[in-house]
Formats: sequence, C-alpha cells, structure tokens
Amino acid sequence: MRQVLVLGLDGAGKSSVLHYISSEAPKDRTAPTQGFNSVQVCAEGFQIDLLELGGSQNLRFYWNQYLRHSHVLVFVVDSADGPRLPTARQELHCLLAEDLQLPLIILANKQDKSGALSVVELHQELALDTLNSQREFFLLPTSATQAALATATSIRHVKSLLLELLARL
Ligand SMILES: Nc1nc2c(ncn2[C@@H]2O[C@H](COP(=O)(O)OP(=O)(O)O)[C@@H](O)[C@H]2O)c(=O)[nH]1
Ligand SMILES: [Mg+2]
Repeated sequence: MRQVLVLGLDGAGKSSVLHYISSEAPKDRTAPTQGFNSVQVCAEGFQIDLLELGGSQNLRFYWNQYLRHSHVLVFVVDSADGPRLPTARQELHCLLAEDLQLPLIILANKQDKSGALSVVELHQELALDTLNSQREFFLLPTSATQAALATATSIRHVKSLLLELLARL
C-alpha cells in the first residue's frame, strides 16, 4: 500500500482532487472536510491510499506522524485566491521544513477560474525557488472539475504522475 498525503488550505480543492482521482462521475456538493477524508485507488498492481487532512491549522500537530507514513506529498493551492496565497506559501514552507525528502506535487488548482495565476506566477508567489534542491518536485496546473477531465488541466495527469512516482517504490 502506498500512501499519499494531500494538504492545502481549506477550499483549495483537496476533496475535489481526491474525488476525480478515484472517479470520473460528477461530484456532489460535499460539506467541508472535518478531520479526515480518504479514498483508495487500485492501479497497476498496488493500492494507493490518498489521505486528506482537513483544517491544516489545527491538525498541524499530526503532520509529522502522517508525513512519516507517506510516499508522496500533494499540496493543493487555489490559484484564483490571491489574498490567501501568502498563507498558502507559509503553510507549505512550514510543512516542507518538517520533511526534507518526500517527493512533492503542488497543484495550481482552479485554473478554470478567471484571474487564476499561472504556474509561472505561482512558482514565484509560493517562493518555490527556495526549495531544497534535493527534493523531487512538480508543479501542475489543474482544474478539479468534471468539465476539465479531457483538457490539459485534467486531474488524470495527477493520477498518472502519482502512478509513475509510486511504481518506483
Ligand atoms: N471552478 C473550480 N472550482 C473548484 C475546483 N476545485 C474545487 N472547486 C470548488 O471549490 C470548493 C472547495 O472544494 P473542496 O474540494 O471542498 O476543497 P477542500 O476544502 O480543499 O477539500 C468546492 O465548491 C469545489 O467545487 C476547480 O478546479 N475549479
Ligand atoms: Mg476537503
């Protein structure tokens, strides 16, 4: 079993990403995640367990514990929420200070929204040039919507990348 930890500010799209990784059916409205949300995906001979922790602020205490059991870290950002980008940057860098090794996938989510920052802009806003050069890291533009499944910002790309990274283990 491979574990993927999915973090990011509330409302960034974590639950939606999990949903479209496990199913291409339209997603119902879901309440904000309280505590945990997890989905399992079986693929290419192994099981992937994706775990979302809700409300990263008060659950930060648990990060360490979950990081230790994870193989990949996914950090979801709402690319259209400019005012909260500094908070997202802070959370991300705090998190990365806890773990220096895990492969990191940052999702520049909500690319379908007008005013969404591009991956180039987010690279700068999130200060990704300061990341530890040893860490394997990917920045993907995504839209966690059904309409985007067949487009360049599809969640399918996230799933393929995860499979590729996890198959090496
Ligand atoms: N337009 C658009 N809305 C999104 C996208 N991803 C998530 N949402 C919406 O943003 C809201 C919060 O999403 P959710 O997955 O619950 O975020 P979480 O709190 O990080 O789990 C919901 O209304 C989602 O439908 C996206 O890529 N594009
Ligand atoms: Mg959620």
